[in-house]
Amino acid sequence: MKFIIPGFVILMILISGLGASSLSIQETMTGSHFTLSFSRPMITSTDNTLEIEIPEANAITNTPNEPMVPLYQKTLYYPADTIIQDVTIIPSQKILQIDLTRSLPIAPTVSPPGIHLKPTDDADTKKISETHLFPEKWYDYSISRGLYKNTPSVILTIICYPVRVLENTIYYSNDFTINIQTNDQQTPQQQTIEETLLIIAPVEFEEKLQPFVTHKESKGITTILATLEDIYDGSHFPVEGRDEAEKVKYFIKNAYDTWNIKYVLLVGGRKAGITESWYVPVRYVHVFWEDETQFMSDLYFADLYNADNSFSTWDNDANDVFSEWPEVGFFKDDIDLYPEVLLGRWPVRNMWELDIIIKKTIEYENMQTEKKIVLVGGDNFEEPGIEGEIVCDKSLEYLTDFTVAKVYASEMDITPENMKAALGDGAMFMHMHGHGSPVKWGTHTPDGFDEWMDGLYITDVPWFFNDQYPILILGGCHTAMFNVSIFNRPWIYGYRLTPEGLGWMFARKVGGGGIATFGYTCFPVASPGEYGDLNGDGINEPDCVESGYGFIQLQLLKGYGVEQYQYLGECWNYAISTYLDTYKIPYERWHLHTTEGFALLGDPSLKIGGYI
Ligand SMILES: [Ca+2]
Ligand SMILES: [Ca+2]
Ligand SMILES: [Ca+2]
Ligand SMILES: [Ca+2]
Repeated sequence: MKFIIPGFVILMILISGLGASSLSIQETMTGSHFTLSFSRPMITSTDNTLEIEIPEANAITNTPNEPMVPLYQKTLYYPADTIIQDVTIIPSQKILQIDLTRSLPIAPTVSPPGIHLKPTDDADTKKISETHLFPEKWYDYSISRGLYKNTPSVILTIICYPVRVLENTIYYSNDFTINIQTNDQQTPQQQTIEETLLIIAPVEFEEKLQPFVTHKESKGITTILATLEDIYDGSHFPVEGRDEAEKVKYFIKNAYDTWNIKYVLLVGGRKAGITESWYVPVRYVHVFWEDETQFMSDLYFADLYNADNSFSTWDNDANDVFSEWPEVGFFKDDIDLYPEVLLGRWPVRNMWELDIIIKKTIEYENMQTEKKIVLVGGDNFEEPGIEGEIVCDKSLEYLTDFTVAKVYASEMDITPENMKAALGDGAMFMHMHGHGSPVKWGTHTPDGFDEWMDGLYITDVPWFFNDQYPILILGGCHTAMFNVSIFNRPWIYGYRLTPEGLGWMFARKVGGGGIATFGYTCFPVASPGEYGDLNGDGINEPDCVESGYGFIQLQLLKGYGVEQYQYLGECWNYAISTYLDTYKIPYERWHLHTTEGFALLGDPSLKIGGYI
């Protein structure tokens, strides 16, 4: 077995941290053999709470309305030519039990940070743990294929549940035996990527894009511009795919295999008109959650391969419904989700917008941007803590040499004027963490949940005249939705103009605004409150930074500040992949929304801060 990263070393450190007897590893020629040992669960009880503690566990379950029990989670990374043939995980032969004097605390319901969204009432939800063991299995695992540290990799995540619950009894396993059978693949698989950008655009944008191609080449990024007409005609590769979106995805796969591309920029948004049509196709996915039946996912175009090297269709049962999880029933399309390429989109609607974003991007990369971040946040949920400020403050832990300007609800009104004042001439990043709709972002004063602060609405965007263009991280529901129009007004409450989405409008604003926006094409999930170390990194922090939209947004900044990624798409991949390492399994509707809908409206090959 080969680890590309010192996974073995990391595991050894973990072992020493847990004490010599708790975890042991043996490697064999054909794979890996692990033994995990867990202490007897310690039950502590006070007047109001009951807790289960197992020192060797590193995270807890967080399934709404079910008991919260310790779990052990580990992600391992293998070279791209590895095929993981088999994973067996066997709990102890002797399962022991402890009767509890009262019920365990249960995990909270989850909700999205949408403006005017009614809280869901899950009071009638039947608990699994009342009739069946929860968690439903002793273990879970997932094998995926993606990019780890810019290297194509096979990714294995293992979860063991040492404790399971049925009513007021817990059952526990003191040890687990894990066997991983790996085989080096016979057929060669691409194992390197190069600093190559693939641009996909309709033919009418081709001429306008030439100066951008020349600019990218001058910075050492090999740039290939392919028109949709070439793709559909089979000019480069034989045409595959059932519809336009799948044809584009197969083309990206062929480009990845043949040209070793690293970045993909889709250039084209919605065309004018009542009926929805596109300059570059989109893929709607169908994970039902919070009355949202479908939403666009650009991640679809970036996740090219499954772990077994098959094409990642996102439609395993081939019924032409992609990423399907109906309102009632199970997730029908077991999806890989990890990106192979770093992908963003300029959802331009006309030549004018295309011209602006090209000129802004060239200008941005040719100048230096100050190491400054603007933080905007308030109180988003009734749970204790000012979530927007907590998440924004956490940003600074990753950007130690940055200056900061804060627009915090605890200190001032959250208004466009105060945001413009904080931004001044500009900044490298702007992180806003609150609630959203496709055209508006907002939050509350601490404990002031009856009223919305002014926030930011699309009509405020034309009044930003900053010289340096920030990368905007816009935390809230639907903040990067780019299919809205005056005729298409989903998730807009009351009368509001909806010519274009807020995230894109800010990025393509002429003479000010941003350079790129990260946001969501759907409801992501929020995790207010404090229920333990949800992300299992050994540090218990407020849950708003450990899961959900706060966690994924913060990984962008950790990717830049700590992991030292230089290009915007690398940070996007780091954020999505880290989220998936932690929350891909067990599949949950809200985690699928948060990852599939997390969009980069910008150039993924953008050099953060410019080349100078
Ligand atoms: Ca993949
Ligand atoms: Ca709060
Ligand atoms: Ca926590
Ligand atoms: Ca943590």
